[in-house]
Amino acid sequence: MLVDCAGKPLDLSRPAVMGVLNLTPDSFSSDGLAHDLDAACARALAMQAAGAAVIDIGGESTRPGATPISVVEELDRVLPVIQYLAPQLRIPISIDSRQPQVMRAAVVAGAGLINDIAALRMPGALAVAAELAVPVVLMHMQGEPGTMQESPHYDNVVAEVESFLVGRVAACEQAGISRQRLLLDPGFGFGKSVAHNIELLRGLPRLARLGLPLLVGLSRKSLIGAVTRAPVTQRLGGSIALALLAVQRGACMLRVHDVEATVQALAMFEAVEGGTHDC
Ligand code: 7PM
Repeated sequence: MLVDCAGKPLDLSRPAVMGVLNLTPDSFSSDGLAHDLDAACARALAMQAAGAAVIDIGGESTRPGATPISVVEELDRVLPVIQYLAPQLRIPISIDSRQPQVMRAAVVAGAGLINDIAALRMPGALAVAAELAVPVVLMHMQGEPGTMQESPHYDNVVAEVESFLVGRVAACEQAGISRQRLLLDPGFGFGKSVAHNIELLRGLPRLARLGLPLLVGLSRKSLIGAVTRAPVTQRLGGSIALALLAVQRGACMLRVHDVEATVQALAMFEAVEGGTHDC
C-alpha cells in the first residue's frame, strides 16, 4: 500500500521505520539536537540513508512529568528544521504534535504526515487535519503526559485501547478525514504500567484486525528498563526484540531512535518470514 504524504510516497506494503528526531532539550533521545540546526538535519539525512521511511519531528516533550510548553516555543523548535529539511529529504516528515496550529504550520513548511499522541482530541485538531489532507497517526493515551504514569488503570487494556481507537476513527470520518489516511497506534508507555504494555503487545493482532496500518513506539521505553534494568542509553537489544515481536503481531510501522539497527533486524525478519507477512 502506497500512502501519499503531501507529494512524498510512503510504502506500507512492508514494515517501515519512522526515525525519531527529537528537538526537545530534556528528552531522553534529544542527543543535544535542540539547539543545533545543522546537527539535527545531519541526523535526519543519516536516518534516511539508513533506511528510514519517515522522519518524525517533535518539539513538545511528552515525558511523564514534563511541563507543557507554549505553541510559540513548539513552533520555534520545529519549523526551522522542517523548512530546511523537507526539500532535502526524499522521504516524508511527520510532525509530532497535539496542537492544531503546529500541525498547520508544519505541513505548510513541508511536513507530510501528522503524528498526534492525543489522536486529534485538541479543540480544532480534527478540522485542521481534515483541511490539511495528509495522513494522520491516531495514538491512544490514558490521561495527560504530566500525570499519566501515576496510576494507569484498565479492566481490559486491549479492549479499551481498541474501543478508543475505533471511536477516534469514527470522529475522523465524521470530520471528513477518510480511513485511507489513518494509522493507529496503541501508545506504549502513555498511561500504561509494564503489565499493561506487555498485555497490549500480546494483543496487537486484535488491533491489527481493525484493518488500518498499525504504528508502534517501543524504542528505549521504560518497559525495557523495568524488565532488564538497562538504563535508557543501553536499551538497543530490548528495542530490537520488541520491534520484531510487534511486526510479528501485525505492526507495520516502527517509531525508533536507532534506525540502522532496526532496518537490519527487519531485513532479517523479512528474509525468514517474507511473503507470509501481511502489512
Ligand atoms: C519520554 C517518554 C520521552 C516517552 C519520550 C517518549 C510515541 C510517540 C512518543 C509513540 C507515537 C519517545 C516517547 N512515543 N508517537 N511519541 N507513538 N505515535 O519514546 O509510541 O520518544 S514520545
